[in-house]
This record gives sequence, structure tokens and C-alpha cells, in this order.
Amino acid sequence: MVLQSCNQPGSKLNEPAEEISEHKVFPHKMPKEKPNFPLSSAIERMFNYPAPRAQDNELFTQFKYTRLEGFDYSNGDGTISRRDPSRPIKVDGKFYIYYTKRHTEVPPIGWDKAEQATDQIPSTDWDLCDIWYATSDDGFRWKEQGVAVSRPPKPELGWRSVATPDILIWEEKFYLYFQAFNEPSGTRGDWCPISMAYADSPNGPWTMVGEPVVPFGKKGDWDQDQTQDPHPIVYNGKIHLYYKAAYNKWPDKRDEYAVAHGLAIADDPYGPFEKHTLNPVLNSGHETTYFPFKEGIAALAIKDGNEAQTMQYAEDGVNFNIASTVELTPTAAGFYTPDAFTDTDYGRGVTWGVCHFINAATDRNKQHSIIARVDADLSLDVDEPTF
Ligand code: AAL
Repeated sequence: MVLQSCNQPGSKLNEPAEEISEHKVFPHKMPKEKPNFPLSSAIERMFNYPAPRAQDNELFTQFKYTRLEGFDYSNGDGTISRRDPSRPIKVDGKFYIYYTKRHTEVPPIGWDKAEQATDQIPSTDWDLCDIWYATSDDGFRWKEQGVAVSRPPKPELGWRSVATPDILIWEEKFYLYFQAFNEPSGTRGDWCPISMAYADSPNGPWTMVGEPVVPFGKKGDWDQDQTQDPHPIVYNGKIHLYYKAAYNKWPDKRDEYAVAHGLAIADDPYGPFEKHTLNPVLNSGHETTYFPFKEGIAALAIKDGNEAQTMQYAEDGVNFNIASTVELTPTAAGFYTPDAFTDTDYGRGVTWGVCHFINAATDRNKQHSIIARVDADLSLDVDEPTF
């Protein structure tokens, strides 16, 4: 039997809906372009995404997690923690990650009891930490190599904790940006600036600059109390460092707490970093995850804010829009992004990285975090750059 279309005499059943000129009801076949008849707001804004169907959208993905091999956690008793890893880099065929490591006699007592913290008792999971590093041949099995950047003696910047690093490769040298604490994180929040250490090799030795490289904003600015979660990318010939700050009457009124991300740009890894006049540039996301994508920069906003759990894209690296909504997002993710350092004019996207999981909700008395691998499908068909 030959099937006849009921639309028009003689038309084929599989004819693309957008070619049926009188069609005024949303067609059965998803149009690529926005139809020019009235649409509901929900259907209208589907065409603001990179593709109306999520499965065609290059900035849509699901995430897959794998536990890393090679790390000891003291049976999960809360005395050893690893969190906030940098993006992996590959040097001489080996992957490197840098991360916050806490190894304390007792687990953290909690930010709300921070006044009871001592030089041995941590307030939060990222208090009394150093920056460690590990290497791997395959991104799954890791070998912890030792400390990369340790806390300097009191009262030098970072004496209380150094945490949340990310890495930049610039003119064949290595730069670790991180949070430098001079007080336990706690009731005043994480009042710390971003500082930096540099090395000729990914194995160190690392030299701390000992001062803030992305200082706080001036009193009254959104980032007046902190600069956190550095995420550097070479873009348009300059170092673009994305960072986070918590703001809005916090910590006086913790329930009004909000977070946003800013952008600071420099010609040199030592700075000066000039803050973008449009800061903040991302309105949501508790940690920073950025990578070059096509001509622009893509970002993952994880938790916190109206646009939490979204992938975003800015063609100019500054003006971000939602590209997709994603779920089960990786916390504090750093993706393997070799073209973050090559000043690419066409970012290739990412397929895997590292992130952390925290057990705070299940057993706060043994609070600690573990680093995991995350796989994603956010890549374009572009070759991996070589150094
Ligand atoms: C993390 C990051 C920063 C915060 C704390 C440690 O996930 O956002 O590093 O200061 O939590």
C-alpha cells in the first residue's frame, strides 16, 4: 500500500515540515530556524540555544564519573582530603594535576565553629592545606608525587592554608594560581586573595610570589572581600584569568549570600591583572570551569545562582549566555584543555577532566573530599595541539 500524506495532495509523508508554507502549527519535524509565526515563550527561546534540540547542541553533555586509583584516604576518617583539582596538563607524555590536600590529626570542625580552630584543628575541609600534585599515564591511575606549594611560615601570605589551584603554561614556564589564606575559613567566609607560584618544570620547585596577584576589589565592590577559584586561559594574546567571589552582605547576613565570576586580564603571569569593566561576567556557579570553544570561551556554572547547572558561551570571552542546561554537573571541575595555553583562535572543547566529591552531607564528622575523573562530550573535531 502506498501511503499518502494528509497535508497536501501529492506531498510525500517525509517532506520536511518547514517546507510546508501554510504550516502555522509547530511542525512535527523540528525546524532548524525559528518559524515566522507566533510561538510560546518556551518554544521561542529554544532557538536562542546553539541548536533547538539538546542532542544537536555542541554545548550539551551528560557527565560520567570514575573513581581515581592511587590515592590513600585513611579509610575515609576525615583526616585526609583532596579537592579542588587543577585541570590536568600533559608534559612529556605524562598527565599532571595539582590540588588542595589536607592531612590533619582530626577532621574539620565546621565553618560555624571556626573560632575553635587551632594550628592543628581545621575549620573547613580546605583549612590547613597545602597544594600537592600527582601524575598519570592514562588519567585513571595516579601516583601522588608530593607537595608542590606548601604553606609558608606565619605571617607570610598563605601561612594558614594554600588551596584551590589552577595552572597556566606560558612561554614554557609553569604558573600555579591559588587561594592564600591568612585566617581559618569560617564565620567571616573565605577571605583570601589569589596568589601565585612559578616553576621551570611541572615537578617544581615552585617559588611563591608571596603577595596577591588578583587583589580584592575596592570597598563596596562585589569582590571586596575575596578573589577565589582562579582559572587562567590564554585568549586573544593575553592571560584571561576567571575567578569567583562571594558577595552581597555576606557574611553579616549569610542568607543573602551570592556568588559571581569575574575576569582579570594580564600580559604577564605576574600581572598586573586588570579587572574587566563589565565584571562580574558570570552570574552563577560556585566554582570556575572555563575552556576555549570555537572563537570564544565556554563556561560551566555548577551550583549557586539562577543559572546554576548550565553551560554558557561567550563569543568574546566576556558576555556569556546560556548554551544548555546540564545535570549531575561535576563540582570544581578542571578539564584537560591543552589549547588553554596556545592562544587558539578555534577552541576544540573538552572530553575529560577531574573534579571532586564531598561527603559532608553523609557524615560531617568525617568530612573530606575525593578527586574523581569526569568524562564529557563537549569536543569539536579539532586536533590536539602539541607543545
Ligand atoms: C571551593 C572553592 C574555593 C572555596 C572553597 C575552597 O569549592 O569554591 O576553594 O574557597 O570551596
